Amino acid sequence: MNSRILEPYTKMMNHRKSKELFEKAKRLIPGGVNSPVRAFKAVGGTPLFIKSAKGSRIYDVDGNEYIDYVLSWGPMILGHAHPQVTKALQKAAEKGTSYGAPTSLEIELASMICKAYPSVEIVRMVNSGTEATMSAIRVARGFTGRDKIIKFEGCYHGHADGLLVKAGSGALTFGVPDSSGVPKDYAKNTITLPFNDLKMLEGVLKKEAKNIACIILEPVVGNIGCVLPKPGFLEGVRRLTKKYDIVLIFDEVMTGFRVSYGGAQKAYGIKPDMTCLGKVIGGGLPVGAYGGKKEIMKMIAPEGPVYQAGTLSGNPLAMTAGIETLKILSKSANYKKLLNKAEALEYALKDASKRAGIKTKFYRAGTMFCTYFTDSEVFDYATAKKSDTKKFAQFFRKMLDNGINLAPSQFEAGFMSLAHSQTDINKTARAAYEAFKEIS
Ligand code: KE4
Repeated sequence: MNSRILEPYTKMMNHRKSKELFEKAKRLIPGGVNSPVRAFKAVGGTPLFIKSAKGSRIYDVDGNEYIDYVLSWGPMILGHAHPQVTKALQKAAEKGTSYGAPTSLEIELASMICKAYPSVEIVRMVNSGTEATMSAIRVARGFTGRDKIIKFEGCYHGHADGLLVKAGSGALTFGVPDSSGVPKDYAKNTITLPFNDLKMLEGVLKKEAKNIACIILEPVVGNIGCVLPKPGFLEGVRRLTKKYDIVLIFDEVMTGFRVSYGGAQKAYGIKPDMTCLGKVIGGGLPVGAYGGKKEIMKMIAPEGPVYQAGTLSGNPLAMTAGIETLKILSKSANYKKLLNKAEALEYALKDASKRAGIKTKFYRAGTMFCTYFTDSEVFDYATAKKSDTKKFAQFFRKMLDNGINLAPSQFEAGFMSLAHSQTDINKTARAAYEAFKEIS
């Protein structure tokens, strides 16, 4: 550990303005937020209202500064307000913000995606990860003529009805809604299985394969923290989907450009039939994309019978931010630098936890990571749930008071950016040591 660690923030932070704004927001917006996880329900306290962000730092309305590892839940991989992205966006905005007609920008981003993901021969832009996965599943159903889908417990693929489904009582019983408002009829077409359990999947497919349109999964599960595929799991899913002519959809909305520039599919050497992307490819603007084999993608209107559309799909601003982000990220020297930062943080956090004498499990896949407060391995939803969420909430709070902004839930991933410095990492390590010490 570097002995000249800069003092972390020691002053107790004042969140008065955030508190005032939160009370106002709750009168106008459900729960005061436009996405539930932002409400800090899992960690307590008032959510931060953000005023601005730059590089690795984010600033709240009370003037507090934080080193940011949420990075808008993944998109800000270059760091916030990267000058090259900002400048390109300003110029693009002067030409108009949306035309509802094709532009060359869509071709440029599509070709960057297809170059980075050889399994993607054709790609459709949409406006969110939810739209991407929802559309990919519809296409898989249109392509196979089958209705049922398989997903894995803990994998989050956005909030489309058929994906807000949890496992029924037994593996074979079809899903039950995981949110009110989802009709039972939607849920019954979704089978939810434990992640990393190839045997269970094999058993279900023996009985159900002829009814299954697709299997959709996060190849590294970022929505229960950071859960890695066991050796052979992804290969097994690929083998079984080929055997039964089931469409394999990799939801790389989070892992795309994060686990590696070519996503988890490059890192693990698996070629899915379809891929969903989002987050990084929009450089912080609303975006999603789904793509895959030509023979599948030609099912989509206006070419084929599967309908999908979007007013702002391929929007010039989102395309511009995505193109500029990938231009910088695609430089191998930059990607190497980014990975080195993530490795340095892994070493620092593991070392801090060991020196503080607290048992944690740290997992990382490329530039996404998670610290669990447990001393047993985490390899699926059930084992992730064994983590001590009270300890996590204490850790989160202490880190926030020391100027480190982590995801406000044990079951979310953290992210590294190109803008994070060694000083940031040293400060984070120092704050983590203090926080671990306090809760050990
Ligand atoms: P959006 O509809 O939020 O753009 O994407 C949905 C989605 C799809 N697939 C994966 C693997 C995802 O992680 C997501 C969204 N991720 C969450 C973070 N866990 C977004 C944060 C939020 O919901 O506010």
